[in-house]
Amino acid sequence: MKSYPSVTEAPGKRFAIVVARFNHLVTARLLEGCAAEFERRGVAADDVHVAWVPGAFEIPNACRALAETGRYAAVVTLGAVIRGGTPHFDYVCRAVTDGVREVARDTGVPVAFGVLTTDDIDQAMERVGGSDGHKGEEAAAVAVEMATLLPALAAPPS
Ligand code: INI
Repeated sequence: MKSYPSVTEAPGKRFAIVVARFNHLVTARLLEGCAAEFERRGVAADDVHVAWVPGAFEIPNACRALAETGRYAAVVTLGAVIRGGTPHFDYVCRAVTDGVREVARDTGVPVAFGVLTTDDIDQAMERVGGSDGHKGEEAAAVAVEMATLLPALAAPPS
């Protein structure tokens, strides 16, 4: 059996992060963890480019524009959609998940999904360095892994 290489560092590669301003308390922490994880994985700070958007609904458009530039090995999407008393939550969740998936499918650029969809703010805070890990860090790790794996799949494993 032969395996494609699983790489955990990506020095020299460039990444984009799209982060939503809505629920800024949460998304700022997502961004902080994501940037720190890129640094731990050898990515230069100048090679991490951040685009803020108003809310999660706007993430797919910015993600597509960045992916289509061809400048980035992967794009990370960060946001926090928190359930309120109306169906708005479901519409925003659907739009952002479908939209991001379509960008990855249409462009072939790896997109890491770091958009939290939670019932309340406490659940969200648990996922930005609390009892449930850090989804911003995880998204950066996914971006690094997929950014190195996808190009490697072009040739058979040695
Ligand atoms: N955007 C979010 O990122 N999170 C939310 O929880 C949220 N809620 O609950 O409404 C939210 N709404 C704004 C939306 O993403 C758009 O920015 C807005 O509808 C303008 O297009």
